[in-house]
Amino acid sequence: MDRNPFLKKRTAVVGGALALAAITIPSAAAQTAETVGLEATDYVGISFWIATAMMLATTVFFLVERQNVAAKWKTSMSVAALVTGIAWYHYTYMRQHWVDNGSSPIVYRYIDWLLTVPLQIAEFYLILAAIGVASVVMFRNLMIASIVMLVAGFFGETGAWEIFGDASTEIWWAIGMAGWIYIIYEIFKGSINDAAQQASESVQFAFNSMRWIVLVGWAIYPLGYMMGNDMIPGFGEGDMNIIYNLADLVNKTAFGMMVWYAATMDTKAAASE
Ligand SMILES: *C/C=C(C)/C=C/C=C(C)/C=C/C1=C(C)CCCC1(C)C
Repeated sequence: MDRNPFLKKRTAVVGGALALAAITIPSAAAQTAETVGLEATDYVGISFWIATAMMLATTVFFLVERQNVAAKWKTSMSVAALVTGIAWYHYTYMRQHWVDNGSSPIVYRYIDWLLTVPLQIAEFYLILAAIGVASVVMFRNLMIASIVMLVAGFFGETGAWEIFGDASTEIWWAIGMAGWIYIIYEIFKGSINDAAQQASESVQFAFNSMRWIVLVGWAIYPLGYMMGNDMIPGFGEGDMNIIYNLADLVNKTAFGMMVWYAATMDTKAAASE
């Protein structure tokens, strides 16, 4: 038997956090030097800056907090940290792209979404597995729907594949909407809802907050797309980027916070039993 497995684990986690800090601090310093060009009135640039810092902070927070929750929540906490960690990495580039060019970092943005959205679907699966209703078929369908949604958005925003001629922006948007609506239907429909009623209070909390994030938090994205792609008069690329940055904060940071809150609640409840 291990003489002190707890101490060992704690050392590993703290070591990981330190390694992350060691990678981060020099590159953050280098970026500060490059971005002296951020102007006081560049609100879009400022929103990129805030999002970058928040993504890094929450990543470290989730990794450190992971050691304080019950074993069954640890994977969920890791996934939450992966989502914000991948986003932090891309934000350092997106921020720079905006400050240097004043244009949308569309490609970085979509690469980030293509990695982080499936991870969030995996997070959903983990919670559904906890209430015993996760099925591989459903997981696969949600995955496919999310990829259809994102690939359609990419073609619509970049104009990389204008098969619908002049209406390409709108039709790709509509295809993206169909993917999202399918996801909403899957996670709100009856059988899952019934099963969720049987789950513990904390699992129900995690499940419900995730559903509302997908319904309300995700709705911000198609709105941003419309603003930045001439579908709503009077708005432009800058507005779209502020909206996307805000949406990422809600959907990645707050999403992880919900998981952390549920995990902490559940761990405390189990300890007092
Ligand atoms: C962390 C990043 C997340 C959660 C990104 C989510 C992105 C969406 C929900 C995007 C949705 C879109 C539509 C529903 C239609 C138009 C195209 C998109 C891709 C902007």
